[in-house]
Amino acid sequence: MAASFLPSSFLGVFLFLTCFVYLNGSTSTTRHYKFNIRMQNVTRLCETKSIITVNGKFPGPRVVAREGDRVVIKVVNHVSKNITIHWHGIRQLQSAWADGPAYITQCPIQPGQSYVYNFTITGQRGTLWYHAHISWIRATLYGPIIILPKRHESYPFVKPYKEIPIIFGEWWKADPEAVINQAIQTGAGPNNSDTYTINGFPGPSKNCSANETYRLKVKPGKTYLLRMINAALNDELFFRIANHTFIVVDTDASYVKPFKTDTIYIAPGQTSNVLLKTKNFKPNAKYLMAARPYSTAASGTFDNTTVISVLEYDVGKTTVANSSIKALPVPPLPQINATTFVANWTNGLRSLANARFPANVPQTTQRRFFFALGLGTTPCPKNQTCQGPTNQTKFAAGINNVSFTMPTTSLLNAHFLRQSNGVYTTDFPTTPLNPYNYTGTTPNNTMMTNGTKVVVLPYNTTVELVMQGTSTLGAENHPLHLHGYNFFVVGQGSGNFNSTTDPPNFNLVDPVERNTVGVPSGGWVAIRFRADNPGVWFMHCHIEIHITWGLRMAWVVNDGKLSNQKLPPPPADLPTC
Ligand SMILES: *[C@@H]1O[C@H](CO)[C@@H](O)[C@H](O)[C@H]1NC(C)=O
Ligand SMILES: *[C@@H]1O[C@H](CO)[C@@H](O)[C@H](O)[C@H]1NC(C)=O
Ligand SMILES: *[C@@H]1O[C@H](CO)[C@@H](O)[C@H](O)[C@H]1NC(C)=O
Ligand SMILES: *[C@@H]1O[C@H](CO)[C@@H](O)[C@H](O)[C@H]1NC(C)=O
Ligand SMILES: *[C@@H]1O[C@H](CO)[C@@H](O)[C@H](O)[C@H]1NC(C)=O
Ligand SMILES: *[C@@H]1O[C@H](CO)[C@@H](O)[C@H](O)[C@H]1NC(C)=O
Ligand SMILES: *[C@@H]1O[C@H](CO)[C@@H](O)[C@H](O)[C@H]1NC(C)=O
Ligand SMILES: *[C@@H]1O[C@H](CO)[C@@H](O)[C@H](O)[C@H]1NC(C)=O
Ligand SMILES: *[C@@H]1O[C@H](CO)[C@@H](O)[C@H](O)[C@H]1NC(C)=O
Ligand SMILES: *[C@@H]1O[C@H](CO)[C@@H](O)[C@H](O)[C@H]1NC(C)=O
Ligand SMILES: *[C@@H]1O[C@H](CO)[C@@H](O)[C@H](O)[C@H]1NC(C)=O
Ligand SMILES: *[C@@H]1O[C@H](CO)[C@@H](O)[C@H](O)[C@H]1NC(C)=O
Ligand SMILES: [Cu+2]
Repeated sequence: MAASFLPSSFLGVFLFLTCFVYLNGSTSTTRHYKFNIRMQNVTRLCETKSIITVNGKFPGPRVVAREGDRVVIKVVNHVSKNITIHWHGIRQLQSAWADGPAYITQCPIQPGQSYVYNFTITGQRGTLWYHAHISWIRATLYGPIIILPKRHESYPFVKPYKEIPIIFGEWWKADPEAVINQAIQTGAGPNNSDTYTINGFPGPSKNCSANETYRLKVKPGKTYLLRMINAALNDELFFRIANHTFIVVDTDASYVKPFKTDTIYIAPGQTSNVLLKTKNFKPNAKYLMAARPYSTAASGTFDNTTVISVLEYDVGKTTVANSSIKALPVPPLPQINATTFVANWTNGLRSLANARFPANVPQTTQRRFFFALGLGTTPCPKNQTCQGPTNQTKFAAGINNVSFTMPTTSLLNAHFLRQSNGVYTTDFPTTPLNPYNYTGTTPNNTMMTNGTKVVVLPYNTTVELVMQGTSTLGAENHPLHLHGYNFFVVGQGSGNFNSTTDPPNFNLVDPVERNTVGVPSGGWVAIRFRADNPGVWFMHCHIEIHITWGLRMAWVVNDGKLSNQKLPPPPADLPTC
């Protein structure tokens, strides 16, 4: 036992025990947290609402650890809804039981129950996050995971003066569970959110004088590290600070070559560390920080509002009035549908790929997959009235025309017990059964089939996966998230993927390493990874309504031969269904 070596303000009060373990001369620490899932009244948009939180906090408390540490988090469910928590981006090497997606790696933590998530952070440093992974509970249940470099190790960039989480969220005045339940019932799109938030705050309110603006107080001439997280449910965002520029130094807890930009593009599920060098502006100077969506969806089908917060130079206790915030200029952002801008921006990201932080890109691959993903329809149940895209249909979404049906028990448990019969089938189509012009006009038949289908991979398989966005019912960007792995983004392009002319242009040297990648609207992306983590790993679009509609599947990665290549047995307190 020893006192923490991290600044106490960083650790917060939720870290109640810290232990050191000495291994081969290096130290690793176990960090214990307790998450009480509780209802909490909060006021936003001038209305008080009871929301599901961690320890009464919104956004939730910070989890802080160093690379190499073990993190043990006891989650106690005090609310009337089922809960699970996913540690988004954590590799969960041989700890699939702690990954968190409901009915994939665990049954829910039911009201009154608890479960201990227990995992190590291996080979990752930067910012990740946690969020509920059941229904739409994550609308209010999310928070940052801050992974510092190992003790005595430094950042591969200038030491920041301060580190600040910047978390984007999405807020409904209504209960988000009511919003999604209504959408499921009618088959139509969900009601749009009422505002975006930055660190939980929507900005100066239009309708009341409430103090609902996040303020970032800075000193001139310093370097700040902004730890950015897009926790919004359904929207990719552009972010900008008036009169300032950024240097992106990491994405999804992997370092990138310093990338200078005045605008950040960030998809739901993605994280990024960004340096902000403040200028020698005079005291009390104020600049707006603004975020609003990137979307190619039809006008009216997404929240098209702008969230505002304020960068304040060296101010004391004075608070700027709503009216004076509103008078400041909003920084110009790219057009809502700026697909070319997004393609160019994401093309600029490159792994650091140096001797200390190499990019271990699989140079050859054993299995290749082609996934066409997008929206579609399913029939309306006979006794129901549906308001989907066409008469008497419901919206659906899927991969290779399969809309994934959630099982009613944990896939990982079924896999571990070798009792997949009746739970899942292993016939997920590795290429579309009926190829078509994916970026052409909407095909006549938009119907999808349903099923709980998976792909099985032997341990250590090298995988190449091309994901093709389709224009069925409109072309949209789909930020695909893979659990349990990072992957390398070896290529991307617009239009249809060409299996002859595109692969020779793949970047196998310094591609960006991520856990969530935007499949371009009307385009494709190619990723590679090595299946070296046994378990069942969810892969899904991180736009919550698309996951609800079925844009999801799972990879079953079998055990290897050695004892350190096997999925361990489940913890004793694993919830049951
Ligand atoms: C929230 O506010 C309502 C109405 O004022 C009150 O009845 C309820 O007890 C409060 N809930 C919590 C968790 O504080
Ligand atoms: C966490 O897992 C490690 C490794 O399996 C184990 O030694 C430890 O006892 C676990 N801690 C808790 C609190 O379950
Ligand atoms: C307004 O909120 C900010 C936090 O965002 C806080 O620093 C400030 O003190 C608040 N001002 C008032 C008047 O409540
Ligand atoms: C901020 O940018 C605006 C627009 O580009 C410019 O007019 C203004 O002079 C700048 N302000 C400062 C303090 O640099
Ligand atoms: C979004 O809102 C702006 C006004 O803030 C409007 O000009 C624009 O047309 C809207 N775009 C879409 C796609 O809804
Ligand atoms: C983007 O939106 C603008 C205005 O809303 C429209 O004129 C333009 O055609 C759109 N561009 C694309 C590529 O859809
Ligand atoms: C494309 O991105 C590069 C940086 O990667 C930038 O220098 C250039 O200005 C961008 N071009 C456009 C048209 O946005
Ligand atoms: C429709 O029928 C199913 C079973 O046939 C039933 O479970 C469901 O409640 C019915 N829904 C409505 C809206 O009547
Ligand atoms: C929609 O479907 C219903 C029942 O199948 C049918 O009666 C109605 O005419 C259809 N409406 C349109 C506009 O096709
Ligand atoms: C697919 O459709 C697009 C848009 O209509 C068109 O530009 C393209 O040439 C088509 N591709 C093929 C292979 O037919
Ligand atoms: C789709 O429908 C249109 C109009 O009904 C028809 O002309 C076309 O041949 C159909 N295409 C296919 C591939 O069935
Ligand atoms: C909670 O999960 C259990 C196990 O899957 C399920 O039986 C129950 O219906 C769920 N309860 C709610 C309120 O969804
Ligand atoms: Cu999507």
